[in-house]
Amino acid sequence: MEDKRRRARVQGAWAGTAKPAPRQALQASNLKAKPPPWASESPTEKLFVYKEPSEVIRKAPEPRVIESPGTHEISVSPSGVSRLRLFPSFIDPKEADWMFEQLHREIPWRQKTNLGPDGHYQEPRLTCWYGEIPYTYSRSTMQANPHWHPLLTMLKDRIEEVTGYTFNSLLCNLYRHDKDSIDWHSDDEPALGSNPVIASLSLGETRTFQMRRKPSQEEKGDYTYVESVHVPLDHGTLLLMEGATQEDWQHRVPKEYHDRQPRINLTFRTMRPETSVQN
Ligand SMILES: O=C(O)CCC(=O)C(=O)O
Repeated sequence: MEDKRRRARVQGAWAGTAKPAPRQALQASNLKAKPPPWASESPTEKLFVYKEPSEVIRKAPEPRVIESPGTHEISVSPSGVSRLRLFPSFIDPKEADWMFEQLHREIPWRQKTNLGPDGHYQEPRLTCWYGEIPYTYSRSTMQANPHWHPLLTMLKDRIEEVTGYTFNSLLCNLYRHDKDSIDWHSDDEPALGSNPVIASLSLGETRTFQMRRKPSQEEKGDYTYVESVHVPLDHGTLLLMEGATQEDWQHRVPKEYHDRQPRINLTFRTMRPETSVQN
């Protein structure tokens, strides 16, 4: 009896049913011939294989926001270190209030006419230049003006004392409202010499001082993916730009799209008469 059973099992007839084997074989061969899309032979391998994207997806880096007092290295390159030094409340707010009022009232503000690639345009802010020699930017010259307002001389002395630098010139800027602005540029006119130090004091409304790193040669002048820095400059804040900052970075104060009160910005510089050429 045991021997009979063993034989029956070997023949696949243990359950006593009519030959299921050919039917199963047919189904298996159908599957092999045309597998449904979800039924791969080794699903784990096929469904979870990582494929390199054929195009590299690049994202512009988020701006680095600098608000804390102190020294901030923003880049290092063959030109050197680019460094910002931030002095929030360099002028106490109460003092800054009357200084703003007095400068707003007493500086002989003018609107400058510049020459750009599309012709002449009015700079969207008011300015005033103080210094022994003329200052040219955007192909338009501001004449020498050695008659410093006494408050500006006092501020220059205070900044020189704290920073250890000396300055002989000053560009005053008045942003009357949210639509006043200055576009991307570097303070790199030949008359400022190499690695110029710029001391920038802000009074009045807070505006964002934006910086972007000049692109490497491979980027062929494309600023899309460069590093950027944002510095909110508020009432009484002093910002110092040092080292290779003007060579390796550009800056701007963009227009804003909500109401903005006036802002005065004073940028102290050192002009070098021997390199002062008109451009
Ligand atoms: O208003 C500012 O903070 C910047 C002014 C400036 O970049 C300039 O006058 O060169």
